[in-house]
Amino acid sequence: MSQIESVLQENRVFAPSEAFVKQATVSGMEAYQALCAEADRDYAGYWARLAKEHVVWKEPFTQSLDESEAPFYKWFTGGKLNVSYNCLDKHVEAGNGDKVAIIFEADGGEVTKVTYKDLLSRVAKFANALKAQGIKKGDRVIIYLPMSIEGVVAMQACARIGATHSVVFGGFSAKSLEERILDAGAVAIITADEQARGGKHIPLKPAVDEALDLVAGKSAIKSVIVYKRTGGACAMKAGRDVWWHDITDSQSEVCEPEWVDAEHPLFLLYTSGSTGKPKGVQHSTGGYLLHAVLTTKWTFDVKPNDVFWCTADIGWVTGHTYITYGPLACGATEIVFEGVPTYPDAGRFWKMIQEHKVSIFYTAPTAIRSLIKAAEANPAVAPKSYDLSSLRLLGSVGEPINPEAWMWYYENVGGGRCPIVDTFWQTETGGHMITPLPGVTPLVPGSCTLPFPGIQAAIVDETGADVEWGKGGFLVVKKPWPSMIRTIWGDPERFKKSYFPEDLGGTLYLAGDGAVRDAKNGYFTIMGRIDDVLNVSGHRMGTMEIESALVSNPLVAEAAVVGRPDDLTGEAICAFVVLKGARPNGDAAKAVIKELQDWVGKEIGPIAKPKDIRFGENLPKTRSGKIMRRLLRSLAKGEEITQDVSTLENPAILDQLKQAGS
Ligand code: 6R9
Repeated sequence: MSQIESVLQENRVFAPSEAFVKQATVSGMEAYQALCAEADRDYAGYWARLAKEHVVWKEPFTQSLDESEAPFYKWFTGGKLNVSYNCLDKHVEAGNGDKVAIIFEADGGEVTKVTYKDLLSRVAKFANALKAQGIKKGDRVIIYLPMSIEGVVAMQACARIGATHSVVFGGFSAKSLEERILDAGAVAIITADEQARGGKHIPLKPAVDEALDLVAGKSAIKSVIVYKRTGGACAMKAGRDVWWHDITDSQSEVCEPEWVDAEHPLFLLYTSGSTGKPKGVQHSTGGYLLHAVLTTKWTFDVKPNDVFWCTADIGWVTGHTYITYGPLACGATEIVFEGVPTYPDAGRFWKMIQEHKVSIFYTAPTAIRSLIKAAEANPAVAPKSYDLSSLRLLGSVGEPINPEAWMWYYENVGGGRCPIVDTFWQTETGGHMITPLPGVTPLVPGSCTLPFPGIQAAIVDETGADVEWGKGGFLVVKKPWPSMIRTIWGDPERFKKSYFPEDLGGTLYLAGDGAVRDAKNGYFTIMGRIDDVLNVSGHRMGTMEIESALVSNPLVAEAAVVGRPDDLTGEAICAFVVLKGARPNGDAAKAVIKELQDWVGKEIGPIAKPKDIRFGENLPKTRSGKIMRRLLRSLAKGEEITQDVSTLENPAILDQLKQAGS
């Protein structure tokens, strides 16, 4: 709450400099308002105009927006295109083949540069290799790779042949992989022997082997393609596993793109919701690409001479839109980095910005907060020890950025001259939804400011009615937009229920976040999730997923998971656990905590490990048997319980659960 209050009291305003405004793609508030007015006047016509101007179509579309099966909206009906053509061939054909597309910096600091011509040739060869493996248009392919040029190549190659990729973050476990392989009905997995992180080699392929053992007899997987990243030990199963280089090196550099319908599913990306089962968010080809391009041009103001760096992993949506697709579709030069921000030391980001002359830098508040701490402890790794004068624009994504971190980023990294675009969006939205435009919007630390032109964001109450500025409510989007989620893979009912709930009238897209608009200027401030989803270091985690993982441990009878504020990670995971045996104390408790943390790490992935685990003989429940999560949240925060606990079946349990680490 203190953060929201401090944003509400925030009165520092940073208007864009005249120099920035002058050169910006969208320049000045009048230009922004004109775009918004155009969308208001003729919504479908506005997006159709942009889709014609910013995307190359093999066959033109005949209808902009088809609402006949709402909320299953269709965009750009009749149009045919290929995303990889738009990201690669287009630039080579225009004579820009020798421009550097990707500057890759490995964990150990080795740098590899790939031009657009090289990248096209690598993508075409790998696309031919995929086809030779029998993978075809419409097949689902799981990508489980570390940050690498190959990761981008694999995604682009799938797009080239019309296969739908589903990238699984390399930090997810075999169990998470298993779930996604089955749900997506995938036919192939692209992975690597090991990944390199912070100077260590971490095996990746064994998780694939384990997942495939778990799905034996149930999955459609025919091949596993393994990129040799480190050359470490890697068991290969004959008849199933093949090396990337073995199937690719002799392929032709020419691969005709598969021209697909605008609505063809480009990718599925699994994300957490409020039940235990992750949702396969399905994205389209045409509408998704349009928004990736537009936001890269308008929010990031990307120009031919820029060096763009988004620090996300390709396992998250940010890596999809702002590494694999947006910057390449705009013909930019971009950085891809492997490793962690703190190795070889916490100056890595600043050193990379200095060395590669990065001009646009996009990262997450959690990274900023940890680098502030590191800089305070050791001035040698502080931004001021590096030459960051190449920077002209900064961005933030993934969670609310607290005004203190915003100011530090603005002054220490941006030297007080770079606008910060605090971009609010989600896996489901495909690209930025509410964000400043750097040559337009006066910035207020902690606010994502105003909707992207054409996006009809609003705040409503529990009946779907607009609330007045200054009052909090549910963040919604009133009209469909081109890059929106099309459905939840295999579960259209859940799609409707989760995003277009009847309580709100059934036509508003419910983002799942609470928000408030400033009473004076209408700026949006995001107040966090309204559902059982936590945001830990910018990663979305469902409390139910973690609870399911905990109760699958033989020691555990029952578990409830809540979030509590954390200075570094935004939110921290706090689990209340009832064991089947006696409630442990002291060292015995510590040992069980460690065992359960490791268990969750193995079930879901290390990012899901609860930071706190408390044991009780029971959980606080109402007489109807509902766990009182509100109370657990107060306990997790260490707050005094002021709520009415008279409806609790077992009030005495609160004293037990108050004891942290017990
Ligand atoms: C892109 C991405 C989405 C959730 C979203 C919200 C939070 C993202 C934010 C932000 C405040 C921002 N979120 N950006 N909150 N300000 N600029 O992060 O997608 O992983 O699906 O998470 O993240 O809570 O609902 P995803």
